Formats: sequence, structure tokens, C-alpha cells
Amino acid sequence: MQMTMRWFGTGYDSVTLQQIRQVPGVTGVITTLYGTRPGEAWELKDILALKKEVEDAGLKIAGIESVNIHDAIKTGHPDRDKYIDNYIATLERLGQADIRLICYNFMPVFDWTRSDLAKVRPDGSTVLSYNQKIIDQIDPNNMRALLEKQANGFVLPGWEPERIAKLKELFAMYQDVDEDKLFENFVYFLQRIMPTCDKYRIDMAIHPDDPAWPVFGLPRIITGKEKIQRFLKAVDNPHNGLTLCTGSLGSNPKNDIPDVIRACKGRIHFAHIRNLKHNAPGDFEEAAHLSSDGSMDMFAIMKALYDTGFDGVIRPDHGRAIWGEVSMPGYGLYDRALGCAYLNGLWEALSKTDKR
Ligand code: DNO
Repeated sequence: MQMTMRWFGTGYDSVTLQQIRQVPGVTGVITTLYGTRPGEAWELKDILALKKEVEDAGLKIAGIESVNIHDAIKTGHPDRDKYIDNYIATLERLGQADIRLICYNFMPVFDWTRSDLAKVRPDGSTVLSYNQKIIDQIDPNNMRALLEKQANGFVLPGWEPERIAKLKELFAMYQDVDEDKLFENFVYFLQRIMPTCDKYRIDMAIHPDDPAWPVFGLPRIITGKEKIQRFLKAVDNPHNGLTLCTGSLGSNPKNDIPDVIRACKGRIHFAHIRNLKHNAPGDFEEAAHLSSDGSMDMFAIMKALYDTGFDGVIRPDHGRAIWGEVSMPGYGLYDRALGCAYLNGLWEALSKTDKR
């Protein structure tokens, strides 16, 4: 396994590459061209400049999170092929730059959703949290303002201001898109990009829906084991794989994550490992990575990855805001570095006690 941290790029992140370089065991970053918009073809020169910046700091680009997908592709709009062509051009250029892991999502309109980005926990740390009762009272048109107020001045990933500004239009685009249609459009997209993934050995790693159920009446298709297996089978190419995001799948306590890991053996290309604490159905808050701080068994998760021979890229996920750090919510240095140390410790113990 390769331990990494997410880094949004100079000008977009409070954390520097030099800081990440000093986190024990971290050899790479997961990054993106944060200023690009979904649907745009990325320029090779921009990709190479990003790569050089990361490598000059003694790190590697382990993968891209995200190359976001234009809504025309998700909705099956007549324009979709143009945007898929752009996506393919981006993949080709990433392949030429020797970047072979792409995390993306297929969530309609909104990427991840939370009701609070700074819920105070008993220890005084703050975390992202979700409460369905609060979400049910929010007009989706106000979501952007609600989140931006708590974003500490950062642009939140997946909440591109220019796109979210056209929310009414976006919701209208999805009016006739139900779960089946969304799935069909997803398969169409994957079938078109797979030849390029084969050519450059690029692993596509879909990010599960977060939370793992429909929000604001919009359909969601990557929410649990059966649905994940359905899409892996629909496009049965090893490059069509999963980002195992424990926090997203774990938002639904019915998802047995070690079981998902075993069921998807060989198709998990990337892992986002974090813990969360369930308060009630539809009500959860993020926690420290340590098992005892939340509701999830992090040892069982790491063990399932270890036992299934996972050798992909891993990163700690959202951290708590601690020790006075101000950062993009979920993406400070301190708590994620603690997460790396803990996950590395679990992995070392698993490998040293492996009797095979
Ligand atoms: C939020 C992230 C998501 C994720 C995308 C992947 O913190 O987990 O924005 O990066 O859904 O495309």
C-alpha cells in the first residue's frame, strides 16, 4: 500500500507539500488541477507543471482526485459525447504524464453533502456532520451559502461556485433522470473511456455517494455492496474500479465495510480511510481516525484490505479541526497526519504478525 495525503494545490490549500513530506510514511499526494471546471480538457503543460512542483518537493503524484464529470454526461444530454471526448483527452494527457489513478464521482448536482462543517465535539475539536432532519428543512438553493459560510474562505471540493451558481438549471437537467437512467449513463461513459484506460493502464476509481442515500430527491447509484458489484460487473474491466471510502459507505451503518472490501477484491484501486460516529439513523458526525473515537472498527477495515492483498493507494480522509488550525474543513494537516500515523501503525502490525 502507498500512503498519501490529499493536497489541493498551491493557492488552494493551507497545507504545504513541505509539511506533507514530513509526515512519516507519506510518499505521495493525491491532487488535481483545482482551478479547472468539469467538462474541460486539461492541458498537458499544466499537468506537467503540477507534477514538477510535487516532485521538486520530494513527493510523487499518486493519483488525481478528482477529474470531475460534466452534468451533461451524468444526465445523458445530447452534448455528452463532446464532454466525454474532453474527458478522454484529459485521461490521455494524464497517461502521458504517467499518472494512472483517477478518483471521480457520479453524484447528481451535489458532491458530498453535510449539514454542518464545524460541529463541536466534547473534546473541543470541530468536525463535519450530517443530520437528515436538518437537511430536510434546507432549500437546496441555500446549501451553497450555508456551506460557504463555514468554509474558512476555501473553495470546497466538488462545490465549484460557477456550477453551483446555476442550481435551478442543474436541477432541471436531472428532472427525468432516475436511478436506472443515471446508471445507464454511467455505463455509457465507462464504456467510452475504457479503451483509453487500457491504453495507458489508468485505474478509474469511482467514489461512493456521500452520504450513501438519495439527497434532495436526486438519485444515487453507488451506495452499497450490491450496487457496487452491479457497476463492476456492467463494465467488467480491471481498470473500472472503486475508491473504498469508509466514511461515505459507513454513513449507512448497514454497510458492512470489511465485507464490501472482500467482495470487491482486486477492484479497489484507492482507499479513503476515516471513522465516523453514528448518533441516530441519518445523523452522524466525523471522528478521529482511531476506532474508539467513533463507531467503526478501523482495525477490521485495515485487516480486510491487508488480507485481500490490497496494494493500491491509501489516504487518511477528513480530519477534525484541532490545535487551533484553520484550513479547508476536513483537510487540515494535524488530524490527518495523526490518521496517517495510526493507519501506518495498524498496517505495520498486520504485516509483522502475518503468519502466511
Ligand atoms: C470530499 C471528498 C469528495 C470526493 C469526490 C470524488 O471531501 O470526499 O469531494 O473527492 O466525491 O470525486
